[in-house]
Amino acid sequence: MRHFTCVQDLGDLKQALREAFEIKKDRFQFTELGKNKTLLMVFFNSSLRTRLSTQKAAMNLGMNTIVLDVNQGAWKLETERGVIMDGDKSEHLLEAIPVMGCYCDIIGVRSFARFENKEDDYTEKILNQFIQYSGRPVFSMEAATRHPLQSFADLITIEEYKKTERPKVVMTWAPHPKALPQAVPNSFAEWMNATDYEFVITHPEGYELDPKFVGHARVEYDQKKALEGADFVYAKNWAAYKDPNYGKVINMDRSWTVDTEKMALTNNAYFMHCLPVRRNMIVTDDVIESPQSIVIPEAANREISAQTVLKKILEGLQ
Ligand code: AN0
Ligand code: CP
Repeated sequence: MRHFTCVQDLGDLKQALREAFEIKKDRFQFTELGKNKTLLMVFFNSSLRTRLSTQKAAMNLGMNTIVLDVNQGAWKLETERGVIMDGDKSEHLLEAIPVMGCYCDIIGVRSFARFENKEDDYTEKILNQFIQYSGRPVFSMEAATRHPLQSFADLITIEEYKKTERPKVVMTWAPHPKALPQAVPNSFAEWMNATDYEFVITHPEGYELDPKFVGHARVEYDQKKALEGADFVYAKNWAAYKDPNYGKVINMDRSWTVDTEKMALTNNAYFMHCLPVRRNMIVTDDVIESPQSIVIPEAANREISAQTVLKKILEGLQ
């Protein structure tokens, strides 16, 4: 594998899952693979889990890691070509990217949707420039439209906890005060569509996702109806995708918060969220603290998804 930006890049998903479980059994069996190889992690946005789990995954493989927080200590970067750079930006991404490529073997990039221009976001303008100009394999640590390391960890977690071959997985929108990207829900939908699970998406009207990601999922506007018989409840907020409201919070309807009453409609479902989560907006204290909440093992699997991806990229470098 060269680049990793979406589920298709992994190739055979069942095989990738087998590799992930193999790594989970003994995460130090490939320490030679990454020897003298350097991972550069570039963050345009904040992170707790991605930063720590990806770095840990790289260390498990014997790699060295460098972390660059673009907004803390690096030169301010211009991203538009053709701009007369007489403002506050000292460097252009078109020089910065190939320079970054000089110091490493693999680059991870976190660059959220900016919600300024839908086309720039949905063509993955920033991530694709790294692919085009760095000369290195590039993987997404959450880009504008997808968060594949998260979705891979989510899939590993569902495989570990599922009690039936074909569980019912419900992704529900939940309220949040700020405009959040569609990357996590898009990506989760893309990965769920690559399995044979029963997959339902529920959200208020106006929060429809890009049909390309919804795929063959059932969309149900009645949250309670959607949750009936669910084996997994995957909560997430996202801002509107549809024009003219792209990137906007169109409501903060707290009746969509996942609470004990909603969970009682399910088949004793497990509760999942990628974190960070705002308690009593997305989910109540009671639900996230309940024995059915698997948000911590889900986060723990981020190390496994990252290590599986890095291993596959390292194998491609040989
Ligand atoms: C981000 C998002 O919703 O995409 C990161 C989640 C992993 N969340 C926030 O910005 C709060
Ligand atoms: N879930 C996730 O990617 O978390 P961070 O934003 O903290 O990395």
